[in-house]
Amino acid sequence: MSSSSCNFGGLPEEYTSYKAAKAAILPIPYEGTVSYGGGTALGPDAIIKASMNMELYDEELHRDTYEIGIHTLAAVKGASSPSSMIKSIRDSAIKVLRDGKFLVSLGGEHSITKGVLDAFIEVRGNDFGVLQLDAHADLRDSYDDTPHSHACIMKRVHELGLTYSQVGIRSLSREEADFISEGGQKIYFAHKITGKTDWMEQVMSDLPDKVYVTIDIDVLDPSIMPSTGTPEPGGLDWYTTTHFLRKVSETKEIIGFDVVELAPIKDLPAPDFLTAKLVYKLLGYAIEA
Ligand SMILES: [Mn+2]
Repeated sequence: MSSSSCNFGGLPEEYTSYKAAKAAILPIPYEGTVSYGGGTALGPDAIIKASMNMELYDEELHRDTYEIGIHTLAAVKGASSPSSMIKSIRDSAIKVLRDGKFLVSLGGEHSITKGVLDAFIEVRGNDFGVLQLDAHADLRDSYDDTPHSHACIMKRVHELGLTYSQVGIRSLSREEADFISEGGQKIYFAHKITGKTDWMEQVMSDLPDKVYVTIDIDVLDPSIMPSTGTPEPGGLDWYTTTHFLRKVSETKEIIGFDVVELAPIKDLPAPDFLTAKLVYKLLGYAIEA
């Protein structure tokens, strides 16, 4: 494969030009505030590398999703502090959104979502909701002395005033649980949704018509997704996750998404492939041909 095809999907040039592409992939290899296992900075490269060996025909959608055109952008460079990093992410994302691209951001740690959401609000206003798939509630005010920690991202979303819904949660502090029950937030704990499907319709009714999706890869069960810094038992399986996301795409307009917290394990390629395929699947669901 030539170096010119080193992009998401390993696509030939005719499908990767920025001008023609409907979708743009933004790698954000940032891990400034990781609390336990590191390695999420290597996530975007591992996802892109795995995607280059992925089958591009989607048998579920009967579609060659890549024909929408997928451009892989240069990675957002590291910055001196968490707040300046969020500003750089915001600036990169604003340009892509102003150019009318469907933005897919690849973390990196979950704190990157704040920069991306700042960009969405700047460019298109705040008439959208946020759907979070995650093992963790991420509703702490601050963590390790910074409000920009990955453990606080949904508190930042809360402060942005956006409607949000949390799915697959199975790890949170008492303070976060109290915050949820006091505020009446929409949360779908893993132990309550496992083996059921009725919750999917409820999630749809919680959210406005336009939805931004943020997927912390640790929402998946560690048996299929061990490659993440803070794994939690009892996660979602592949078909529950993809079936749910397809329903979301059929009911809502997905305006963009991110996939974060992949921390690749050397010589264990399956989780990297899973993540690449999840990104590709959701692109296929979200973007009309
Ligand atoms: Mn998480």
